[in-house]
Amino acid sequence: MSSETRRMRTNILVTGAVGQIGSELTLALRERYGADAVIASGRKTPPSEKLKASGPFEWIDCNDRQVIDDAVTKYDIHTIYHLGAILSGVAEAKPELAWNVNIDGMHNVLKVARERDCAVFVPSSIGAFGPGTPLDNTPQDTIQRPNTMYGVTKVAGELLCDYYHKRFGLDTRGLRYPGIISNETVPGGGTTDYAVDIYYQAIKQKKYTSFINAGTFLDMMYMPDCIDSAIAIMEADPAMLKHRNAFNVTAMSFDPELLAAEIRKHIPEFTIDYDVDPVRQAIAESWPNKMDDSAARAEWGWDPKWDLAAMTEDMLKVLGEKHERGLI
Ligand code: AKB
Repeated sequence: MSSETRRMRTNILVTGAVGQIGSELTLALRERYGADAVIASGRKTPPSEKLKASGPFEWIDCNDRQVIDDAVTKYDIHTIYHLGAILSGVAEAKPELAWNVNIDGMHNVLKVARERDCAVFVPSSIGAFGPGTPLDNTPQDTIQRPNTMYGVTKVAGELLCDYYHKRFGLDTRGLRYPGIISNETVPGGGTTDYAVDIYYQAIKQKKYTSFINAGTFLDMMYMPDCIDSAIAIMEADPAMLKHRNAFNVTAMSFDPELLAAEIRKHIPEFTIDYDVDPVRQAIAESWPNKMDDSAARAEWGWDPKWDLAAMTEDMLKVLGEKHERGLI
């Protein structure tokens, strides 16, 4: 990436560090900035042994502003990666919880960041789009009228982060993530989770029943690109950023049939069938088929490395090894 222009200010606090993105981002940040410079935190899920052994960990519920402030003061934090959030499927089942965590929790982080002068990364999502949005080559700046609680919190989050930047000069930055695929920590309660589950089931059972229907195209990204993008946007030269919250970023777009066909190149007997979840299917249909991420490419050098073929080969290799060792 071309964003090596600015080293991120350390120390760094990661909220939601035990989640799918947080668990791997924390390790990558520790490798880059030093183990003690990166404070992992979680709300209730215990950290893995790997995460615990790699550096400091704090229990932080972002709905408690004082606890965030205590950690920021104790560790002299300069940058917060705020990853603690409720995903789309769970948000539809528990809308009040989603608002509390995704909005009130995030607002607490922004308030502390303003008082303590921290830069803040807040991920947005393809979920920030909805009916009325052009679904093909979805522009960076376009209609955002989502009809899910997850989407409402994501749009509000983007706007709130922009507000804090414009009004208070806070260094807020964010990305609209697509479905993230990884082989470490499984995601919980998202609409794009099928694209992770399918690899685990391909290895374990050579078949998969998808809750998202054939023909439903969504943007996706492999975890290494997700990690690189989170670091690159925070290291980017602020003078280059016309947008801040949040950039479209994508690495590939596929539907369950295309993904199954790619898996069959490695496991020829693999089969897919469908038991569609109407709630998550409706969510998926309101999201882009494929976003236009040219603003991210132009403003801070976004350039994903992993496509569907390379990701599938790697996912099946890593999960196959884990299966042989009895780990999955
Ligand atoms: C979800 O499916 O809820 C997330 C997302 C795309 O934001 N993975």
